[in-house]
Amino acid sequence: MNRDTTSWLAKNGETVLKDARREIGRRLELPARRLFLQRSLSLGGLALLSGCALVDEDSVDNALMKVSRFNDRVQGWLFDPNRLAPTYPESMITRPFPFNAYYGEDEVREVDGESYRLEVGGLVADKHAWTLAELHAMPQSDQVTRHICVEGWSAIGKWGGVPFASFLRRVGADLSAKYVGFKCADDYYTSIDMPTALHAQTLLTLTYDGETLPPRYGFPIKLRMPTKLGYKNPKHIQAIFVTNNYPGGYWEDQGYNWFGGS
Ligand SMILES: Nc1nc2c(c(=O)[nH]1)N[C@H]1C(S)=C(S)[C@@H](COP(=O)(O)O)O[C@H]1N2
Ligand SMILES: [Mo]
Repeated sequence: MNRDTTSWLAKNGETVLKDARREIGRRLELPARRLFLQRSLSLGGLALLSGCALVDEDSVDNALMKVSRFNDRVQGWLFDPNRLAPTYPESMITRPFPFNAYYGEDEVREVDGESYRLEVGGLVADKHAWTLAELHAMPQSDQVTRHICVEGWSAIGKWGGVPFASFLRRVGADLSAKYVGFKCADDYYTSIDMPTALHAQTLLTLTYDGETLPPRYGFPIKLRMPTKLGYKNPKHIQAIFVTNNYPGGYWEDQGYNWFGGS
């Protein structure tokens, strides 16, 4: 660190550190990690982890973003592809199940199921676009799991559809690729790691609680992953692509942790 930085830190260090801890808590969401980071992170540690000189607000921001990407890698290593998220009896389903999106419920996208085609692209052998009938013709399964939103609520719901691993195999996806990306009809987008895409409980869902997925919960298709936080579960999926180039996401690009799960 140069002398300017050192004197700037001497003056502002405590405030920056406090802000940084609060910001990391806000951005990294998961309580276990929040605790770990709040107990162990010092400004020097943040500088070391990120390789950034913490000279102003922008560089602190930048450093935090790098720590978050570092966390993605660690979480990727820690992810156990064989561990299942808890499932629940149907009697525990939350009614009514909450709605959430980056807009209000009065602005929910209405997708026309008749003309709908699911686009498939990137590192896959078969790029044909799917009708809903074709998706319904694949073997289906369902699950009752807990959805956890970082805004501070969780709810139990029942989703049914095509196991995503079967879908990826069916389209001849390169299963050694790093990412699966999603583009949605409401311009939302997100992406996930391949091990989670192949996880036994990751479902390309067509139904909610035994009925056709209603518009508010993402008609015609929502990817449901009980191993990931709410914002990683895209609704109204329009296109799916397999890639080795980091695709980011709507909230992820604004600082939410990319791995976003366990
Ligand atoms: N297309 C799309 N998918 C989305 C979102 C969104 O705004 N648009 N919001 C995410 C967030 S933050 C949450 S908590 C869940 C909410 O899903 P629900 O409305 O079925 O409860 O959808 C996720 N998927
Ligand atoms: Mo969410």
